[in-house]
Amino acid sequence: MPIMVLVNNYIWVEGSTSVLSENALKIPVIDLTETENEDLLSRKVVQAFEQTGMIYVENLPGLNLEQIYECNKWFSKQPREVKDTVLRHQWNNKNKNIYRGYFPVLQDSGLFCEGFEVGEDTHVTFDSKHAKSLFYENSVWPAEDGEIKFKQKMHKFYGCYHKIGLDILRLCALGLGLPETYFQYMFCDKPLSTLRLLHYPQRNGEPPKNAARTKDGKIIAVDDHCDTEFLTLLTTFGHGGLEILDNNGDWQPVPPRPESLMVNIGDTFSSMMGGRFKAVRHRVVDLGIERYSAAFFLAPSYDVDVGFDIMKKARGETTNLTEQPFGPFLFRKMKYEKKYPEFKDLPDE
Ligand SMILES: O=C(O)CCC(=O)C(=O)O
Ligand SMILES: [Fe+2]
Repeated sequence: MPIMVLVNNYIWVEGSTSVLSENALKIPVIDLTETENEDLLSRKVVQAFEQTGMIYVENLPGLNLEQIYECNKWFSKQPREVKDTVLRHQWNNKNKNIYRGYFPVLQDSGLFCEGFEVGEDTHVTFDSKHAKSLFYENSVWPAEDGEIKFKQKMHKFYGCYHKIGLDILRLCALGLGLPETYFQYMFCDKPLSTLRLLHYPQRNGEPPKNAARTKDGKIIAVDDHCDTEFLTLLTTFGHGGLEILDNNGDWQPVPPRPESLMVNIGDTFSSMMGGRFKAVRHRVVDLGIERYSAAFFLAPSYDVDVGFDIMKKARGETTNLTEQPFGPFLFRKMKYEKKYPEFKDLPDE
């Protein structure tokens, strides 16, 4: 049984391989309020996305990680009857929500956690040929018991995450020698970003015989993957278990950093950068304890073209790629290429 230690209000698992020196991976810490030397800061961001594909970000305007943790714990302890009201249609055919909402632990799927996902929620009515796309489905919300203002907080955090994501993209643009507002147009009109709360229950008894394992025998809770969207902003509330594949092909634990987000590049951004920015492969290993995390996947709007090479276009060169709206790109990746267990049964659009 690992020993739990409380450090700065975060639970760290003593002796866990995930609490290593930050330098082992050379993940730089970016302070979003360090505005006096943005030149240096933006170059640091670009270099990290080229080399490791990950940064820590601290001083997060408006984002209270403790409160997100509270939301996550509140949702995960709701009785199954409450969770059933927001369960996706595929597991509860009384519900209409196909894309947003709750997914349960899917035994033997390579994803040993339950999750709750929301979108921007401002798409109630709008005039677009994509208004009926499942990506623009409204979020669904559980009944509240008065303990915390769950829906209100989730909306607030969604907005903060979005702003932080755009701030990081502003630094990327500066570091790449592009106008600082270069990326903003992609996200200003009904972005498809998702805020996801994950809860990994402690496994009781013998682990499943066919569970995927690391070379040294640890059980995998989330299989090796890259994120699909533009940027991922992740917090694990101090829990270890996240590992990334380094440039030598070795899996390295990513130590959680108090009061900070871990930010990595998704496939969309990586492909638009011609691979220069690395969509880092990552996985979660089961350390034998209950675990929580929250991920915000910053994603462009449905119609935004993601089928070109940003740097080539900026240099006025032809990019050879064909126009590719983000919505269908995301759908194809999730359902057909990656076959994510929680999305593989999405109906075709
Ligand atoms: O729970 C984590 O630490 C990571 C989860 C993850 O990689 C994902 O949701 O894409
Ligand atoms: Fe991921």
